[in-house]
Amino acid sequence: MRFVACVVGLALVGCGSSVISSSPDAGRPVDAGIVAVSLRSLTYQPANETVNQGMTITWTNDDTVLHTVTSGPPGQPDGRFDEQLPPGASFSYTFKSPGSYPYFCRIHYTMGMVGSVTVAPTANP
Ligand SMILES: [Cu+2]
Repeated sequence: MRFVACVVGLALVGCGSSVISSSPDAGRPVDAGIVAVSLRSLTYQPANETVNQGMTITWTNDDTVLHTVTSGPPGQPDGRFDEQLPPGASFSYTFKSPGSYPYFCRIHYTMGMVGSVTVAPTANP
């Protein structure tokens, strides 16, 4: 029984060794998260966001004008996502692969309404 308990412990936090992370969320799956980005005053807030692989970002238009959340370098849609958000609307996208994902508002990118998401690989897939 002692051996079985040890194996179970290994799967969760390691067998007998100390847990490296000091986060109170240690043990929570890193991909179980939703990050909120607000569209406000012709900007994305925050404009640059880093998430872990598998996490979802939800953009919400808190402005009084139409915006879009369009993937790609400013002015160059890459087809990954392209969503029109009227005031009050939301759009969610789950980032399944590590990498750097620029995005922009089709209407206001020339005024600097651009953002980016950096997706970090999960440590223990
Ligand atoms: Cu816009």
